[in-house]
Amino acid sequence: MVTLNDFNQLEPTAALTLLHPCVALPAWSNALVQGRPYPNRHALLLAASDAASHWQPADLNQALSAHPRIGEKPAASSAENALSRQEQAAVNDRDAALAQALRDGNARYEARFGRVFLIRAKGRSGGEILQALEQRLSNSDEQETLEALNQLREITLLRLQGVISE
Ligand code: 2AL
Repeated sequence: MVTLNDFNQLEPTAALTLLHPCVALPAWSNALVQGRPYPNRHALLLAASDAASHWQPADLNQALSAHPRIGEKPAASSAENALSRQEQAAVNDRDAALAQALRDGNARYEARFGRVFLIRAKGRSGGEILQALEQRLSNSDEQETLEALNQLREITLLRLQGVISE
């Protein structure tokens, strides 16, 4: 976690490294780094949201590399994995029935849409995530792509707020 003032003054490569775990889309990080300095955190978050508003379906597939499946808390140590573990903190992995239902739902989702099910996990219990998964399985391809992109934006903005403080 660095302050906004630190972020404004970092060397570009260090600023990019800091943003790297927020989302695996270099164009987004580049835009945010080039937009410095930000007068306050609100301006930073607006710029971040604006740079994410143009994301397309191809960006979604590229970004999924940094988002392990729900219910599979990644063991390997990386900044992305540490964030993912925190985000999934409310998914109780001692609940074997929940874990099995998530595995099963993830497999059906991947067979249906051809990519990993993505949801902003922070603030949601495992049961709520499972319910959303079931609902989203009945979306059309177009609806679901838009929904997954919105979830990616939410995760990215939350990660950014965890990386840069006031
Ligand atoms: C994730 C993740 O890693 N963090 C989060 O909020 N959601 N993964 C996922 N497949 O939805």
